[in-house]
Amino acid sequence: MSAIVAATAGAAVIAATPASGAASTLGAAAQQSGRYFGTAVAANKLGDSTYVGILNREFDMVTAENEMKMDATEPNQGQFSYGNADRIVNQARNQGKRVRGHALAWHSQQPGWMQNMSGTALRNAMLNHVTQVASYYRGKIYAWDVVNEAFADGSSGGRRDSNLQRTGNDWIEAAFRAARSADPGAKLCYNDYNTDNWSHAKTQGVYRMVQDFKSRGVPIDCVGFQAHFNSGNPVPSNYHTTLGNFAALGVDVQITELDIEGSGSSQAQQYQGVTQACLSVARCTGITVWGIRDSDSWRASGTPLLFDGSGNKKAAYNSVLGVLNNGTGTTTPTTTTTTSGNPGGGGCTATYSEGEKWSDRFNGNVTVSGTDNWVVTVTVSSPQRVIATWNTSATWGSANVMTARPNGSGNTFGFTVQHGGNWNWPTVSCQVG
Ligand code: 9MR
Repeated sequence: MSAIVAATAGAAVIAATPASGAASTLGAAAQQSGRYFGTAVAANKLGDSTYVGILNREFDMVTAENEMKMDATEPNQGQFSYGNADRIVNQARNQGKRVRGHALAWHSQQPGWMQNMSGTALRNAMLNHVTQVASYYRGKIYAWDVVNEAFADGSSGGRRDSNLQRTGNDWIEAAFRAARSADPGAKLCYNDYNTDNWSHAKTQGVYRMVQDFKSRGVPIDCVGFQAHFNSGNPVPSNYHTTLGNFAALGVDVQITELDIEGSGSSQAQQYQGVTQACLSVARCTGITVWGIRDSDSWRASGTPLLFDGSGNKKAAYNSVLGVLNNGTGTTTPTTTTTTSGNPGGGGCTATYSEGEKWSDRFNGNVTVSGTDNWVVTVTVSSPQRVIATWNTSATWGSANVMTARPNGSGNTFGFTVQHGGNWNWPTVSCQVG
């Protein structure tokens, strides 16, 4: 189980019914903060009315799951084929949705003729492919995955060996330059998997490449994080750090192929954590899930998506919608606890209210009633940490538990929590001292 799951374990998952005034679909909820919520679409499912019904209702961004890959769009060298890709692009655009283009250059899903090429011939064929496909769709694509999955797994932090890589280390920047010339209005992304955890060598390798591209003026606008998670590759607790650090290089970040194997509240909490991580980074511009129903997934047996095989919303759907709607993804908060303790009768009440929020921290306020002689226990959940207090005298029982007493400033005090991506409200309880 990932740290982020542990951090939210025990917390109630967002209520199924959005509060009044809240948006009732993923796309509309994401738009409230200027973001999008997308899905991968397969052309051969566009005749399925349940599928299309959910697609049209919920999502405002579309990625072709396979139809824009190199083998689909250039099956024979110099002969381009856009039929299935066009069906997806036209369906999306007719419904007012935007399109992510996936993917112009990749070591995988190459047409047979390309797999056997090398050297200058392959480099030129790749560049021609990028130019032709990006030109054909010029003006219709929000963001292109210009290069997909070019880094090696494991501890090297270097490039993946492939026929494209063997044409020279500059093949990636050459692809980006060709894409920029062909479709100057599209955002150009580098897209990869296993780059979610900030401490992984692969993440660091991609980071260094983006940093280098930015410093040398190679045209790159965004980095896509595929985000295929399961128990062996869990949602990292430092996800917001990864997204934030890439964004600080001057690129947008996008979660491009999200799916999380599992079920029930555990899956819902992990989806919640990923959504919160995106919302905590201003330049995280949107999230795309890799399919609609579990049965549509490339790994259907892992039930990794937001709708079940019948098209019903899962707990994970409700948690994502809730986070998108309230901006912070707070679970149903525990605000107030009253405890007795006064031998003379009566007790006291401590009420928590939210203060300012930042990407890395938030403020909370506690107001006490019933006594001037209070002892309030504030409990935060890992990895949260209280880093400042005011209008109280505080001591710590453990890193997570703070005991607050009056310091002569009245019966309202405050504190700052460094949240580490966990936006859950602290719990407070009051005893008469
Ligand atoms: O979901 C896609 C599946 O239908 C294809 O068979 C497979 C091979 O092209 O690609 C899957 O999508 C992949 C995506 O294009 C790139 N990142 C990993 C995705 C899951 O394998």
